[in-house]
Amino acid sequence: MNFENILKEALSSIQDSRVKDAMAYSLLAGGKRLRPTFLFEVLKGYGVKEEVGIPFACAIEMIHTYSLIHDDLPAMDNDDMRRGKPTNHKQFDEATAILAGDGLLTYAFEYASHAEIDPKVGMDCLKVLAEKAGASGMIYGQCLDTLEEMSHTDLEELKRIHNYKTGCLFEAPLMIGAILAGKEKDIAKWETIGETIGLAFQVQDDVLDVIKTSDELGKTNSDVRNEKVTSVSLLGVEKAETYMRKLYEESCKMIEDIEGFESKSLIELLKGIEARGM
Ligand code: GRG
Repeated sequence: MNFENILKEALSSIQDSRVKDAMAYSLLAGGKRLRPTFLFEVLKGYGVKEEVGIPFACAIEMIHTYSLIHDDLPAMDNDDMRRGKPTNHKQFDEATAILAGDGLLTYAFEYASHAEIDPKVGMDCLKVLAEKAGASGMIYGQCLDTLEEMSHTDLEELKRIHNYKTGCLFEAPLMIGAILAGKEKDIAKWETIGETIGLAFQVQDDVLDVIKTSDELGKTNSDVRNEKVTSVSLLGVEKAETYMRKLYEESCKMIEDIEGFESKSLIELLKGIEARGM
């Protein structure tokens, strides 16, 4: 399975236009594809064919990409570089970047709705996707994050922001993987695992932002410029790194404890993410 080609093909039925070009520009710009990979790993661990997850894996990457495009806009973080290239509004213009984000978000649901699976299973997956991406999920987190810029934030409040803003899009693929595998009993466990991985990933992102250059990361770091409270500004690099390792360890332990799940491959993936330098 070549996921990059699948993503490219997924856009092919969209009307040719400047907004389609802008959607493709950011979606096909690389990125680590972690969220789709998590979905495929859950299926694999339960012994289900990974292909079953393709429509939802693509949809999650589209939603993730839309969130990055909008987060980079001047009204939000105002960043110039993303995935090693100029941000969408720098390459096109602000109006087109807003539309490209809107287009990716909407198309994610259209594309996933074509999944050839039991309609009840499909609806359950769409529901998780909408809840985790929406105004009680990632968007709520972004809203708290925007307000946080205007007030003092302690570690508990920061964790809450991260759980919504970053965690929700890690929870969704893990939960959807469990639904597609017919393992409803495990959904709540995957939700907790996603929340913990999301927090670990975000703390790691904060650490990398201060110890790496923009060129190494392929993106600009607006947090320092925007004087944002981060896990590093609250804990310092060393303690933040220790906290991050503890969270990854907890995630691995919870994964190992899931009955009937072959955890080796997913744990290897997590160890790789923990060791990542970008
Ligand atoms: C604007 C609706 C809206 C939401 C924004 C997810 C998000 C909420 C903003 C993105 C900015 C950010 C720093 C989010 C934290 C999560 C994070 C570290 C995202 C980057 O994810 P990676 O590293 O990116 O997986 P790639 O490019 O590899 O896919």
